[in-house]
Amino acid sequence: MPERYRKQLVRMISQHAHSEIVGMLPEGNWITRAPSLKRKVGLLAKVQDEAGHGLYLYAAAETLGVDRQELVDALLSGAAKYSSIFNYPTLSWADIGAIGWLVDGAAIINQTTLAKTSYGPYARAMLRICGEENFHKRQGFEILATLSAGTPEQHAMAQDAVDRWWWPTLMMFGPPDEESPNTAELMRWNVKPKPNDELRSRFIDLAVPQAQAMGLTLPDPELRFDEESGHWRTGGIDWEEFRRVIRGGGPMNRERLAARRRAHEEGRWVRQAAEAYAAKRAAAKAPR
Ligand code: FAQ
Repeated sequence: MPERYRKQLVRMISQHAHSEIVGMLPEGNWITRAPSLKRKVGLLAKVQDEAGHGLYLYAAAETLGVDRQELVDALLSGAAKYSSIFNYPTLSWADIGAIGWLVDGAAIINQTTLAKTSYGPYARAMLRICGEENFHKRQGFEILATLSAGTPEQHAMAQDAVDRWWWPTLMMFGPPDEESPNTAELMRWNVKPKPNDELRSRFIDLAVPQAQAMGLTLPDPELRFDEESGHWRTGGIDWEEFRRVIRGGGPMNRERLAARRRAHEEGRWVRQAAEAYAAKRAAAKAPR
């Protein structure tokens, strides 16, 4: 395996794993405030799924000869990236619908292509993750559609969530192709089967009719259907905002890292107990 191929995979898979784990925080924030028992159970299961995704992905990264502790340390020190989208706050219950519909929807578009990536352990992790995220997306759509068809206040709450999450979701696909330093190399090795702009456009084409079906408006006065190409065209994305967020200057970057560091510290005794239990079992199995 060429060293660059290995390095690129470790970078991408570990950033993806960190995104799943940090991605638990904005939604976890609403578990105790979900509006009904049914919604609480659904959200709890979704957040647990994200933890599972993080674990499969750390395990896939470990097949490339890196140590999980090294990856976790890079996240906690702020050296590693994770998806820009998780640096925005969840201000209302409708945000949980918007995350499921938009953020999981975008993740599925990206990850169904990654299920065909050239590195087997990553591709196989993607198959299972996409199956689960499809369910998350439907759950989010159903939450938003219910609010949109509810009282005027509920409809306004759903619209406000979509207004805030739309543009950051489009940024999830990464910078425009001409400003994406990694795409050419990743595509040559079929690590990344499709470039950023093509996936972003595919997502927009799917999201526009879904927003219309829910009676919600996308916050873009320049959004129009281009007959010639057969695709929806948006107004300009604020790439300055994207760069600010990935440099650490988004609305929630500091809180997210602080919450991860706290959780890591508070979980120390669990890791120690698991290690002690594993050592005890290994000793019991060892020939006397
Ligand atoms: N945020 O040259 P490119 C999820 C960085 S999972 C932060 O275009 P590449 C599930 C990029 O790393 C979401 N940084 O990079 C869920 C690079 O920096 P570096 C995560 C970003 O790798 C749902 C630099 O910019 N998914 O949401 C972002 O060719 C709900 C230049 O960019 C994955 O990680 C960004 N948005 O393409 C969980 C999928 N975009 O490392 C909970 C796997 C770019 O050189 C709740 N990854 N950057 O310093 C990928 O498909 C690719 O890595 C891209 C970026 C498309 C993200």
